[in-house]
Amino acid sequence: MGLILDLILHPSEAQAIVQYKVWHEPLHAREPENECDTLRRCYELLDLTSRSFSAVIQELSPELRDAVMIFYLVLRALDTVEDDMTLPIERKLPVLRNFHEYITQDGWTFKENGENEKDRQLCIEMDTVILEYKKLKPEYQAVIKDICKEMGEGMAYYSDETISVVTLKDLDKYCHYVAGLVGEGLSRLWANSGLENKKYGELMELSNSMGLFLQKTNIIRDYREDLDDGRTFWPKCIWSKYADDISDLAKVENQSAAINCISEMTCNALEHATDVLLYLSGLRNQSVFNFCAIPQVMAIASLSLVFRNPAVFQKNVKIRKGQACQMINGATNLQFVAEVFVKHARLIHQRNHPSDPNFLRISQLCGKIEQWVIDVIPPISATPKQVAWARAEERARHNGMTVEEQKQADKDMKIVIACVVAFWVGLGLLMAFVAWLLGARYDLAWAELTGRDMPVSTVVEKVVSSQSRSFEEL
Ligand code: D9A
Repeated sequence: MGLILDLILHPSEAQAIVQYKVWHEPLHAREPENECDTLRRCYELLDLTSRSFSAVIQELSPELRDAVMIFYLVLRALDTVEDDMTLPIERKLPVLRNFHEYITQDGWTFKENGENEKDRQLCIEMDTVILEYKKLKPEYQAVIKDICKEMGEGMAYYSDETISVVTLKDLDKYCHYVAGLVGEGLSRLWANSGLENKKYGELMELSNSMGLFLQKTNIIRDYREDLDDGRTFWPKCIWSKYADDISDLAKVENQSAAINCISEMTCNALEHATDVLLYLSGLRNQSVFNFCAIPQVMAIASLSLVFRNPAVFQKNVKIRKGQACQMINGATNLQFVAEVFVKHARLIHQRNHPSDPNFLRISQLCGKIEQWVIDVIPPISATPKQVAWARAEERARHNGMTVEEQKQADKDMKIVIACVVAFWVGLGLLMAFVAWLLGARYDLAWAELTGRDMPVSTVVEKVVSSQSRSFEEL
């Protein structure tokens, strides 16, 4: 029902959904019939954990697809152990700390999660995941193992009830463990695959930002859900300026302070935006680009949605499905991604308010995004000819043709359209001519249409003359 209302209010998004559902062709499609049972099972488990992101992973180049899929499943399993509040801490800690060893042990599974844990089944079938992990190239296995080791350590540290996120440093450290490390691991996979510049294996600061931008946006958006689960990742040094207790932000009487608190959280996340754009601007493989860009455009859209939005304190606010499809369809080139970032920076800027203590900082950060795009993206003031060529190139790539073939196809299509139009116009004129031969009075019709009445005298003259003629004829 909500979807239908959304589509009435935003009709262009309906088109995006149809385009995605009907016309979307995967860049690289899997061939499940050529896969062994265990690999197919891993992709089924992937579908169970995250439908939308699963589709994005499956379109990666075959060189990277399985490695990223296994990486995702392993991380998800680790996360499920960390999240499970029914596990006693003395059991949880050793599992987190030794996880990188378990993923190399044949037949290892974990069945101790609470019944209601979302990805419990994945942990039960870890033996299947391990089987496929061991088939990956050794350099991919090494990356996955390294990241699991560091992340398990970090998660164990933060599982301690007495440790909470107080300073901005704490926030960055926590986000580094659960998300920044994922970015670093993926960058090392890109470098090892040979599909991207080897330098990506060393760009740890930028890779970290890729994770931090996503995670910090999630942390703002998930305020309510996390609070209901009895935890929070909003750092105390921020929320304590606006309320005595983190849960007080949700009280109606604190609304204006609470909204300013979101602003400060948004500032903290927005600081990573230009790093994200810089990271994306260096990618050269189309499938890697799409995979990295899609979550980031979703994140900036979510950030502009949560900015100064009091609904955050009551429920999980989510971007519309149509908006998500629009972004998945378009996140295939830096130009589009930059436009989405600028668009949302402007939306944030519009809702910025002078009474907000972070007013100037927000303004600055939005300006920084805008300036980055002006400096780095080839100017939009291309000549019409260049624009036409770029469009032909884009479509050619999409249709699997060369640009020359695409241009010829475009020309043929134009000729067909011109012929059809000429036929109907010609037929219309012919019919009008025949009608005129048969006595149609276009002069009278024209006068009536233009509302310019013929002078009375001419009308009378005509009537009289025709009558007189008939008299004469009589
Ligand atoms: C990612 Cl292998 C994530 N996380 C995401 C998803 O994107 C990143 C977890 C495991 C992997 C990758 C991601 C994608 C592309 C490039 C990246 C990257 O770095 C270079 O990670 C930084 O959120 C989880 C962390 C943020 C904790 C890392 C995107 C995703 N989206 C969800 C939607 C949602 O709201 O969570 O999972 C989905 O589509 O279901």
